[in-house]
Amino acid sequence: MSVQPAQTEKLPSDFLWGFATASFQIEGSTNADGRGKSWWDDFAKLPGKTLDGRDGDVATDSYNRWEDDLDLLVSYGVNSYRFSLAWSRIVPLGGRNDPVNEAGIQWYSNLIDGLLKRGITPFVTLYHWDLPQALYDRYGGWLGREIVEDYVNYAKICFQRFGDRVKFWLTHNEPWCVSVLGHGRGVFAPGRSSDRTRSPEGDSSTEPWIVGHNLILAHAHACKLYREEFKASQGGTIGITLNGDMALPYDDSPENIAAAQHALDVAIGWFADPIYLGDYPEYMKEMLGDRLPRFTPEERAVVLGSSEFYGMNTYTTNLCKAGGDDEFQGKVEYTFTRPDGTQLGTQAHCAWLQDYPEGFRALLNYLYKRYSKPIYVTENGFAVKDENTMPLEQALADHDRVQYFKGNTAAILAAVNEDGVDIRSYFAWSLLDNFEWADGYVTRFGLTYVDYDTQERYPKDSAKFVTQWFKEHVPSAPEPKKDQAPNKEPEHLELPQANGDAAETDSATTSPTVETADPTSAVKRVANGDATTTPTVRGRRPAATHLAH
Ligand code: PNW
Repeated sequence: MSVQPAQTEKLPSDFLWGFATASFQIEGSTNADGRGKSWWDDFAKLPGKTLDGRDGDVATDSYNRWEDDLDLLVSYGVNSYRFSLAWSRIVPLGGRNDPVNEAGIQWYSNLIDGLLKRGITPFVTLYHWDLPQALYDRYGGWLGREIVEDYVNYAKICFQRFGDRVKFWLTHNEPWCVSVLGHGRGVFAPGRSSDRTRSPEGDSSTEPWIVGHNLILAHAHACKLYREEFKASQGGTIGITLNGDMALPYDDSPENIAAAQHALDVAIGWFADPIYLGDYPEYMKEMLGDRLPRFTPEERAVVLGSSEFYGMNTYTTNLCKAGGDDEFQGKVEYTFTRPDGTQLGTQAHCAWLQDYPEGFRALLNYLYKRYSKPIYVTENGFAVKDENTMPLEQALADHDRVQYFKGNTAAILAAVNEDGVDIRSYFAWSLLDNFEWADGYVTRFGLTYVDYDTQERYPKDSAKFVTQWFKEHVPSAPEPKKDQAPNKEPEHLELPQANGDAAETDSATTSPTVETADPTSAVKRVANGDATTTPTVRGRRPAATHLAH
C-alpha cells in the first residue's frame, strides 16, 4: 500500500507566496512621465534624515528595470508579488479635483500585465508611505480630514483602472509607522515631532493619534467603496496591513504580563481593534484621554468590518517590562535580554530586530484568536549585521537571514497544520536590497543583493532557501479536469473566501490577554499544541488559545 505524504507537511495549494517591495523604495525615476513629488522626495534630501545622506532618486532603478525584476521573480518561481502604487504617479497633485496622469497609469498597467503574463498574482498596496507632497502643502496630509476624500478618489481610480486584473488590495501599509515615525518621533516623512532639534513643527502628544484616526477612516471608506461598486464585478478582496511584533512578558510578574498586553494594544490594537472589533482598546483610551479621537456612530459603522482579512507585517518579538513614558510603546520598555542575561535571538543590523520564530508563531495564534480573520503575511524579513560592508561573496552567503527564514517558514507550517491558523500568504521582505527609509541604503533587507554602482542583482543564499522551501511546501494547484472546469471569466477567478469563514471564536469581542510570563514557556505551549479545544475550523485543528482567552 502506498503511503501518501502527510498533508500536514504542506501548505494549501492556493497559498500565495513571493516577495514584497514598495514604490518609493525601488522605483527611482522620481521625475519620469509626469510623476508628482512625494513627501519622501525632498525629506530624504534634508541633511541628517538618512543615515548615508542618500535619497530615493534612483533607488534600485526598478522604474526602468521592471522587466528584469519580473524575470527575477520568475527565476525564483513565486506565484505572487506584492508591490505598491505611487499615488503621485497616478494623481501627481494627489487631490480629487486634480488631473490624472495617464503615463503613470500605463506604467503600472504594464507591470500588472507583465506579472499576469508570467503567471504571477499581483498583490497591490495603495499607500506605502509616499504621499503626494501637494497634499501635505495643502492641508497637512494625514493631519487634515480632507485626506479621506482625496484618498478614496485615488483608490477609486486604481479600482477602475487596475481592478479588472488586480484581485488583492491593501489599503495602507503599516499605519503605525506613518503616525508614529512620521508625526511623533519625526524620523520618517514628513518628520514632524515635538522635539525641536528634529523638527520646527509638530506635536508628538496629539498629531500621531489624529493621523492614525484619519488613516483608519480613509482605509474604511476605500473598502466601503470597493465593496459597493467593484467587488461584485471584479471579485477581489481588500484589507489593511498592519505592522506588529510579538510582545512577551519579561518575567512572571503581573505588571510585566500586563505590560505585554499594553504593548500589543498600542502597536496593533490601535488599528486592529477599531477595524475588527469596533473601537480603540480601553488601555489607549485610558492612557490618552481626550487626545485620542473617538469614532462617531456613523464612523464606527464604516470602520467595523472594513478589512476582509488580517494583513500582517512582522519582524521580531519584544520582551516587555512595565514602565517608561513612551506612549508609542504603551508605556512599556522593550528588551531582547532575558532575565538570565541571554539574548532572545540573533541580532540584525537594525537595533529593533532579533530573530525569534517562536514569537512569530505565537503572534499568528494571538491575531487569529483575537480578530478571527484569515491572515495574509505581507512582510517578514531580516537585515544581516554589517552586510553593507562585506565583499559580495560574503554578503551572498547570508547565513543569519537563511536561519531567519528557516525558523519562520517552519513557524508558518506549524501554525497552519498544528494550530489551525488560517494563513493564506507569505511575502518575504524584500525582493531586492533597496532604499530602507531613514537608514538609506546602509541596511539591506533584500534576498537579492543589489550592487548600487552597477544595479546588478545577485541572489543571496536566502533567496535560494525560500524558493526551494516553497517549492517543496506549496503543492502546485491541480489542473482542473476539463469536464469540471466552469467557464470562468478572468474577473470571476476563484478567490479565497475573504469574509466570514475564519474561526468562529466565542470571544471575538472580548480582549484576550497575554497570560503567561516566561516567554519560552508561552511559546513552548504554543509549539506543543497545548490548546483549549474549540470547534474545528475548515477541517483544520483549532487555533491555540492559551495566549488569548
Ligand atoms: C517595514 N520599526 O517598515 C516597511 O513596511 C518596509 O517598507 C521596510 O523596508 C521594512 O519594514 C523593513 O524595515 C518598518 O522601527 C520600519 O519597528 C520600521 C520598523 C518596523 C517596520
